[in-house]
Amino acid sequence: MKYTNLWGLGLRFLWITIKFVVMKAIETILSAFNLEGKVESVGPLGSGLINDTYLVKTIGKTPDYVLQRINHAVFKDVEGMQSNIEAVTSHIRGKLASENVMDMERRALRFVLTREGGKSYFFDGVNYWRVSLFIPDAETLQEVTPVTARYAGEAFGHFQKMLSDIDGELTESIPDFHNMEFRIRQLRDAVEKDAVGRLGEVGGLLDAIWEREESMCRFEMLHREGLLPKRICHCDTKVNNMLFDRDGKVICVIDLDTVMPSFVFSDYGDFLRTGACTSSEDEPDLDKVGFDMEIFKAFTEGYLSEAKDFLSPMEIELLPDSVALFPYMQAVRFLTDYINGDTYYKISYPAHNLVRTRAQMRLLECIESEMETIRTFIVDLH
Ligand code: GN1
Ligand code: MG
Repeated sequence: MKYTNLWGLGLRFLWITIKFVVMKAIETILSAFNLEGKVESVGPLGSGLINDTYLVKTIGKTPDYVLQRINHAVFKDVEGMQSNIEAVTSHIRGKLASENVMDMERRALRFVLTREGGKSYFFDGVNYWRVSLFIPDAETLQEVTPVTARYAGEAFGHFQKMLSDIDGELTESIPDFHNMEFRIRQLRDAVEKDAVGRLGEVGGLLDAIWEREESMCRFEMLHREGLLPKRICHCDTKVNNMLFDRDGKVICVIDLDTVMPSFVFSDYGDFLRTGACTSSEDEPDLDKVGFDMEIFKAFTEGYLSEAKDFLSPMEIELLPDSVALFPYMQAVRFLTDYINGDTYYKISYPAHNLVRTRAQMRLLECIESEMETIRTFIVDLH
């Protein structure tokens, strides 16, 4: 046998062994949960930047499941996060029942409890895991149309409305998650340390960020003055955190890790950041990055049709500014991670966080150039 063939054979053997070991480890984790049926296969699912997600298929008619390894470095209080999620999903179930919704199991996530202790997560000594029921015949969209944007707006408005009377305090599963002053402080710290010597490459971006700092941080000031409330929000309303049915209607909102008290803008503004962007959030060709006003209008109409009942006049007045806030905040977060040496977001190549930052800043500029139209549209609408 040729030397190269032996190499090839050796690599194949190694790959099969790794797969086998990983599969065995995953089977052990799954056996901690009260699952129905026998596991047929486990494969990667979704494109989240934080947790690892797998689809667990079972043989025959028993349900399939979603297994997630929770990123414990990001979500330090797993107990608090899971208790938020349980409070929110059971509150939503109650609301849907009172609205006589038929397909309840598809409309709110259901977590599988552990065999021992009946908990919604399992700690294997190193990692935290959780399992939820997989919702079949549903898809995530990477792109939206004005029609799906309207449905998405209604869905997030409805989500906030359903949670507007939840009892008891929810914890901040990531403290200061959407606090702009805090994100700026993190950027300043990163710049001061310049841990991996990348500062030389980012000067222009930093100037553009400092220029806008004061106006972007005023939401926090208004909150301290008692003029802007926090409500229960989803806080990660990327397009791919929603399940749609075959008709393009929203089935439910997923990825509930960041559900916590925040400004309503967290859901309104962050959806538009990805949903109304004409490119992906890491598009290297900045000419492709734009803000789609038709999607903006459709999403805003949908959102306000549900949310106008509970929003304060101040919240409505600031909606246009929140459209700009989220690309800005995301640029600050990506750039901080780039300067720190990519310790937070998963990356696919060394300059990935820098490319992401540039795309967010371009999106912000596009939004700023449409700001008067954005303002007029919202004023006219309500
Ligand atoms: C992260 O996990 P994923 O990909 O849904 C991040 C969001 C960012 C987003 C940027 C816990 O969300 O805040 O907006 O990446 N989630 C966390 O793509 O930091
Ligand atoms: Mg996600």
